[in-house]
Formats: sequence, structure tokens, C-alpha cells
Amino acid sequence: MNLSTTIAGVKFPSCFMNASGALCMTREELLALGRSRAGAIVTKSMTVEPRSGNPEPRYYGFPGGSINSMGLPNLGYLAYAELIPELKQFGKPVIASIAGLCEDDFLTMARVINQANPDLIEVNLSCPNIPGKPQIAYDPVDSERLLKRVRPLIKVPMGVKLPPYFDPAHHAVMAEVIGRCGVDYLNLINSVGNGLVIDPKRETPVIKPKGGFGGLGGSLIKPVALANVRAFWKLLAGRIPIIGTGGVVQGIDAFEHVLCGASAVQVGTVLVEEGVGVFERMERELEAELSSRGGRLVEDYRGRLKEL
Ligand code: RRO
Repeated sequence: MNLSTTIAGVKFPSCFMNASGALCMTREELLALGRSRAGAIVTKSMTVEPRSGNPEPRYYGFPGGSINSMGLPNLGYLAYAELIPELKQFGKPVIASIAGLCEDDFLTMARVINQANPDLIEVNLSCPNIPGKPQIAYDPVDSERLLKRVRPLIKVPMGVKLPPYFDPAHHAVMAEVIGRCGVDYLNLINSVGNGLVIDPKRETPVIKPKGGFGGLGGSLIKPVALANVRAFWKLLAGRIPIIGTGGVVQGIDAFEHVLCGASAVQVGTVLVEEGVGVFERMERELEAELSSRGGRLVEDYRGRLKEL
């Protein structure tokens, strides 16, 4: 069966790929993604300067999902710019994720990363874990200004990674911003920011940064992710392709994202837990799901949720 997909004119051999942040910071991790069945190689969100990130423990997995406050550990954009040509040799798309600590950082990175020619560039407006820095995409005015400044510097397709929104009015405002800024695809959603998981036995949070507050991922966020995929798919009338991220643990979860409007899905928490073998499992599971329904392509089901 063919699980390939196309996003903003770029062909992906499989609709499954890593979520930015999951096993994609070092050269070795990125090469392992290249060798795996992942349909793309997505980099860790990069900053201008290399960063070691927040103090540990900063990631915790539990049965329903995960919480993280990594704090943008990464090699710095110049290192990723150098790695991109090597990553492209795997013959699948390379998505470079950029996350500035201020607006000008996005422009600095966009210029240089664009020169390195990844297949797509993803502008991360939704990191929840930098102490004192709010998620940019929760401010539509800041988001629009930033996107309009960065857009002309990016010649490859430009995506935007958004945080979850919890009110239809916020979906509507951001969909209008996205529609005005030349965005080629959306990635929905980043982790659900500033949750708190505690260990009652020790009477402590499970992670150290920010008093234990961190971004939630995994199964428990799937309904939030699906709602955001669906809301933006409908508001943008299917004109802007969507990568669905959040709660993709089994093939059926990917199928649900597709029904809501996703063209591809990303795997975060369960990739960290299972390693790169997860892609083969997910492919098998989604193939079984599609063939049991008589469809052959992701395309056959995209956006086709039957509302009651
Ligand atoms: O590095 C992180 O703490 C992080 C980032 Br940049 C992000 O976009 N989402 C997330 O859950 N963690």
C-alpha cells in the first residue's frame, strides 16, 4: 500500500515522521531518522546560539503521555545548516525547525537555513518552555508581524507550528493571520503547555524546570490535537495542508488525524519511548486500517470526518 503524501508540493514517501524535539537534536539522531522508515527528517527547533537547555530532569514519560520542559537544547543553527546537505542524501524531505528567542533571531536563521536548502522550513511559534517568554502564537499581532517579516526570506515552503487553542474565537483569529501571511502548511499542535504532573509518593513534580510546569504530549492530548486540526482545516477550507501532531500512538490515531484534515502526522512521545522502529509499526497499523475500509491512500480519507 502507498502511504506517501504531498505537502506544499513536496512529496513524502510516508505520512509518518518524527515530531520536532523527539530524537532529532544530534547528527547521530538525525542520521538514524534518515535510515529509518520515517517519511521525513525533522530537526529539533534551532536557536541562534547552541543551547544546553533547562536543568534535568526535564522529560518524563508516563502511561497516558509525557511532560517536557527541555528548554530548546540544540546545536545552534549554523551546525544544522552544515548538516542539511548530508541529511538530504537520504532522499526524503528535510524539515528545518527554527525557534528564535526574539523576532530578529527568526530572520537571522531564516536567511542562512534557506541557503542550506532544506525541503521545508518550519517556524515554531509555540515553544512553551522558555522561562519568562510567552508562546508567540498566543499573540496574533506579534505572530502576524513576525511571519510577514520572515516570509520573504524563505524560498522553500514555509510551515508554522502552532500551539493548541481552546476557543473557536482564537482558532478564527489565527486562521485569518495564517491566511494573510503566505503560510504553505500548518503543523498542529505543539505540546499542551504548562501542565503539571506530580509524584504523590515523593510529593514533588516529576520535572525540575519552572516548578514542574511543562508541555504535555502523547495520548492524553489527542482530542485537543484533533480539534485543532479540524478547526483549522474547516476555517481554511482545506487550502493549507496540515501536519497533525499530538497523540499519534497507533495507526488508528493517524487515521483520525487524517479524517480531521491532516495530510501527514508526526510522532513525538511514542518515538521517544519506542525508538525509530515505531515508524514501521505505525505504517503496518495504518495500512491495515485503510485496507479494512477499502481505501488505498491517505488522500482518500483526508478531511472526510462524517459530522453527526
Ligand atoms: O525544547 C522544548 O522545551 C520544547 C519546544 Br522548543 C517545543 O516547541 N515544544 C516542546 O514541547 N518543548
